Amino acid sequence: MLKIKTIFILLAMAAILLPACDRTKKAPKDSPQPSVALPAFDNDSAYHFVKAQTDFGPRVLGTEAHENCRVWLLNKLREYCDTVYNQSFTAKTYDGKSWPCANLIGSFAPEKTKRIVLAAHWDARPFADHDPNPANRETPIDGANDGASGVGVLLEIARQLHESQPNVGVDIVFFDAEDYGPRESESIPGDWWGLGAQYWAKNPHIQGYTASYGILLDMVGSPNAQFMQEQFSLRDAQDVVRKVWSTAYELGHGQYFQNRPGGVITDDHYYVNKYAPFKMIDIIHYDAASGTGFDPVWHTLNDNIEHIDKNTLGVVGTTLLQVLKNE
Ligand code: AHN
Ligand code: ZN
Repeated sequence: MLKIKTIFILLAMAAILLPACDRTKKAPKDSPQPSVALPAFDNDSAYHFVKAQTDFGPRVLGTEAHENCRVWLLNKLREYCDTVYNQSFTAKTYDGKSWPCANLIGSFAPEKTKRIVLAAHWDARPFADHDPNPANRETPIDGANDGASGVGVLLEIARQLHESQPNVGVDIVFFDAEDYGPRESESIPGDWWGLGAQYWAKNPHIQGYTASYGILLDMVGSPNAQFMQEQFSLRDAQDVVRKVWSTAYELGHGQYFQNRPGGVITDDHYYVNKYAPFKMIDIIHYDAASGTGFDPVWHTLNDNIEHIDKNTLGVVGTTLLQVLKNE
């Protein structure tokens, strides 16, 4: 008798609880939803995504490592995003050569009209022209910080958004052919940096594509990195700079995101701002004391996984997730 009673109580509870669970799961995608708490950014996972890229070797245009990494990135985006694009193009570089290249785009909630772009470059520099040892200066670099760090943070963000989406649409864009600019000693005039960004800004993956704003990540993995406010970003999208830096400050990351102007950097965002109908800022490590304006390993063979700090990846990733959540 007692058993039957217990079973009856359990069935009654299930009858009450099950439809409730079902309802939350089946809510139509575009019905108004309360903002959901986003899960924490996983620093270890982001670090693993950086290492996975450097494990391919330098992702230099025209190499097997470049092609293998492209396929891997595309599959990661397919795992986490709603829609994925492989935008193939040919990059003509300053040395007269042509290379098969690809910008990779992963979209969340493509039906939403309010959109934010998060970007980084996935190619690696073909020569370590700033290496302290002249014998190394023609050797390709791992680009753990210069390239892979931003992509690693964005893959972890994609993994998190797959679990819990913000109220805005998000497009993650991995630019190719950012870092095949001429050696500094060559001083060849022309727009030889950011070739993938130039192509995408002039030929978006969707005709007429636009966004509210964009955030570029470049060199976001050094220990105790300092992100000053890059000056093209201030010129073109001061409101976005303010939003990101104040969000970081509120999260306790003011030591990383410093509230003062940094360098003037011709990075991918410069070309997006020149050719696309919306503005993008650049979160980029600035070091006035290093001589190059960047971190000491910049364009050297020391830009490898040993000089990546997962805490910095976490500071940047957590800040970006919070910016998305606030929208
Ligand atoms: C120039 O040095 C002209 N632009 C820096 C863009 C860059 C290179 N970002 C990473 N590597
Ligand atoms: Zn570079």
